[in-house]
Amino acid sequence: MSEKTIFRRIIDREIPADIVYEDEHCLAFRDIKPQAPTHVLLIPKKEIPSLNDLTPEDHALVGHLIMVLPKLAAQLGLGDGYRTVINCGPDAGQEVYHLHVHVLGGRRMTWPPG
Ligand code: DGP
Repeated sequence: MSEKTIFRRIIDREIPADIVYEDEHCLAFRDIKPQAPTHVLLIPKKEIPSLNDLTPEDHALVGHLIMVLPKLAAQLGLGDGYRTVINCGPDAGQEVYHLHVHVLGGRRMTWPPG
């Protein structure tokens, strides 16, 4: 079997993380290299390396992740708004091949992103 990703190890509680939300299907924890005053990663518990690996059976799971985002943002106090980012592949700078949504807030974001 291939090695666990760092995020699988966080799900399995093998390495510590500052977990801010959890339910049956997903987990959210603070990013170790925050790019904003609030920077949280929302991940499915199912191992899906990237957006490109989604299959039709993931339809409900993806919907669930999106539905969790506003609840999570409210819990994090991001009433003035927040940015969500899903990096996919090397050109986007994806480092961890376990699907994750970055939730960034607590400062004014610029556009276009770098
Ligand atoms: P990406 O570049 O989209 O694959 O983002 C991966 C993010 O994961 C990056 O912002 C840093 C974060 N990260 C990497 N390793 C760890 C870790 O061990 N713990 C936590 N909390 N975050 C991590």
